[in-house]
Amino acid sequence: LVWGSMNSFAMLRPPWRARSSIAMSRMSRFHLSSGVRIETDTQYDIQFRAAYAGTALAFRDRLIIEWNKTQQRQTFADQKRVYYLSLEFLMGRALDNAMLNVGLKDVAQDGLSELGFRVEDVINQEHDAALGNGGLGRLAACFLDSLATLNYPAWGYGLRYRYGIFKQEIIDGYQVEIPDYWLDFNPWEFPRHDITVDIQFYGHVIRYQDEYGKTVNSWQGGETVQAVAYDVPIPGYGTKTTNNLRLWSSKATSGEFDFQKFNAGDYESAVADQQRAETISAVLYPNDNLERGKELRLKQQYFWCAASLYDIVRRFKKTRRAWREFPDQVAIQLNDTHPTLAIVELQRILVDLEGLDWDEAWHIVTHTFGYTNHTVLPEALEKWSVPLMQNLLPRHLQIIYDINLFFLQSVEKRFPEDRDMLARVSVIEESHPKMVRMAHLAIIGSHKVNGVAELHSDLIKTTIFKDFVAIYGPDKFTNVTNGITPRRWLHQANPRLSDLIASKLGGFEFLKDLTLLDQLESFVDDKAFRSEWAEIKYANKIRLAKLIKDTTGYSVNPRALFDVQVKRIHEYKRQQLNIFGVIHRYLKIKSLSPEECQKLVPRVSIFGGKAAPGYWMAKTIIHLINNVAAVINKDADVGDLLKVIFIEDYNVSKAEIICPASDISEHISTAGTEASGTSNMKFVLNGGLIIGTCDGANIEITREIGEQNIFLFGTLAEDVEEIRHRHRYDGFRLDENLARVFEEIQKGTFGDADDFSALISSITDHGDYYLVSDDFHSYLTTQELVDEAFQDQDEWIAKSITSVARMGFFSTDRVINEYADSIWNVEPLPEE
Ligand code: H53
Repeated sequence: LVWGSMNSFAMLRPPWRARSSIAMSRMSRFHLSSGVRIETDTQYDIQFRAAYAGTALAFRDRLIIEWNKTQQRQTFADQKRVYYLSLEFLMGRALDNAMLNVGLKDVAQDGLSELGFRVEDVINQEHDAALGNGGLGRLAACFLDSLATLNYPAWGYGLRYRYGIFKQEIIDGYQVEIPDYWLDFNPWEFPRHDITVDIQFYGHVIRYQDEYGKTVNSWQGGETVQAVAYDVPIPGYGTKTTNNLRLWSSKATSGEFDFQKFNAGDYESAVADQQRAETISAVLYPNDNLERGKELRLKQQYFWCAASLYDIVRRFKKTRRAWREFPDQVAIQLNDTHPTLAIVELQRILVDLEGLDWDEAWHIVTHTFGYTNHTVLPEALEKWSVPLMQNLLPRHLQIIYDINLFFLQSVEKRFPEDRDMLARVSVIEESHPKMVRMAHLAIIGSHKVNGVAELHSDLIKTTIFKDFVAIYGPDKFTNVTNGITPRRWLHQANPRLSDLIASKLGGFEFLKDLTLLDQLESFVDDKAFRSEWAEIKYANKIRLAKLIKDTTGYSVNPRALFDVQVKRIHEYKRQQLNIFGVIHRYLKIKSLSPEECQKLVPRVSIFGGKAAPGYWMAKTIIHLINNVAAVINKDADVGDLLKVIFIEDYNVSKAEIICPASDISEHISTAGTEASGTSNMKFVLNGGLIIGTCDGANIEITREIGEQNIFLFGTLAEDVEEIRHRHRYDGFRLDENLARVFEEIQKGTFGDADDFSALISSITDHGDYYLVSDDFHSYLTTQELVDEAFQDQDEWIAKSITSVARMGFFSTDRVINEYADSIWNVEPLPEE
């Protein structure tokens, strides 16, 4: 079947260049950089892309069959479905995943090799689907994989951005953002021009009494934009269930590409209207844990919520059930507050369009939604200006005011003596301008609110949502600790380790039940097993060293300790702590005699991650890392003892190479700031140890794998506020080693000192909000323990194996089952 459908590529003619000739394919592309780079497509490239296209289309055919069957089965079974609303789905590549799930990778491998291709090279042709910023978007992608694998009837709903997260280039040490146009050839999406929804914006509300004396609110005027569905099949592993991810794309409504204007000769303005409509889904906002309150972002949110809800309601209406049964058929999970308008939109549909009483409608709404909070950082909590909302969504603002009124009335009744509470919990913040607090609206409109790791779920209950716990009681608030899918993050990323584990466990069952990994513990003392384990890590480090060489030009020694910190660049994640630690190490090496240096453990400090384009301090950190790398890497006194690498354009595909290659990885956020973190899980599952703070899921990882297998350091969350207070009022004392590092930066050793003065003064003069100085000493001493431990390779490997054996808890399969039981109340629907 597979090779039958590959005739198209036997002709080696890439479909997206169906009209192209060789001459056209030789066309040069201009590329923005310091100079101008000209890339020329070669015949060789074309062949690889054609091989990719043929292979992808062949596997896609298989998927379509199961996808159709799954949708029919779910419609026929007519049971409760889950809808996961997320503005981000950071999917990465699809072909390898499709091969694994369809299960014919070996056939493809043989076939491709007959034609002279290596399957890995073909897989590498695919452009990452990068419709997300970081942890939140990747979590959504892992959830889809587990939902399908566990046979849950589930849909993802998102936006089909034309531009995903930008591509990062490092030029002269600075981050430069390049647009990520990824849709050139995407065999994994199916345009559904038959599924469209008209979405209204702006306009005004007319209120009148109908013939029965009932008040009617009618939202009129404004403009409409069309949402067009694009469907992406999501195959499960070891099951035929293939769920659907529906992404909405914006387009001018058919009436909107104004033929009147067009015919009147106003062609340009007709095209401009069309472009304005298409702008809504044009680009992913590149901020992670940071909200900027831009109107276009609010438009995106409403556009996507309204289209998704229309779709969900339409599907429900086909069952001809009574409205009160809606929450028995539909569970909608809000991935952060981004989709909170869905709560308002459902209330509007039920009251304004379907004529239900307010209370009846509100009962349905509040039994349908669940809200997941992913952050306590104030700058990430969404607020929308009331005037903006009034203009864009006038009827929704009225509904929000009514929801708030009824809510505040009930609070007032229960807490008559606490007048301040009303101001604290109100959906409307009485600022100038007034703001709509989306988290409050999400809590009020949902039946469950969950955090994403134990510490985080406790923190939201005792800090930002404390009043709501008093109002609703503690049961409304729960914890579901995050996870990762072992299919992508073990089997696909680290096939040799997966094979070795399978050889000991008697098969790949562990990929469906990760707790089976615990059987590995009985092999910890097996010498041959240990050396195979070590050999695989070494091979993975060679693979990463090659990526480093190809992308940075630097050669690194794969025998050195690989120390990795890859994640979005953010002050709270403290890449600055890491690079200051690197400078400290550098200074130490420079001060030692050659004999003393002999005793040191050679280290490669590897960084990667994007900064939000407008986050100047994060960009300064990237600049410092690159300047430090430039100095250290060419210092002959240092040689292989220390290398510093910044891997540009960190993304899912690069993570699949980086995670299996770490000896130690860094998860060093200020305690209480990282909600969970999920890359910590990816590294440990691949046999890397971690150095980290007592923050997010690090705490549960420690509980699972044992304190002796992790390097913890730093201030505890419960002490952070007191220390900040001390900095503010009792003065601040800079750690002496850090002072020495700052002196070196200020001397100009790493380039123009002025470039880094704000970074230093954020610590020395502005309160050191992230406690870099307070934690510096324990960070350095813990890094010394890492060096020491690494010298005993036997013991190190034992820790690595034991840790992997105890990671069963962190599969998204466990996570999804918890959501299904405690929040959604949905059952799996396996094939008979
Ligand atoms: O969500 C991850 C967490 C991580 C947290 C992250 C996140 C974003 O990526 C973006 C916005 C936001 O509010 C939170 O920072 O700790 O692991 C998944 O829950």
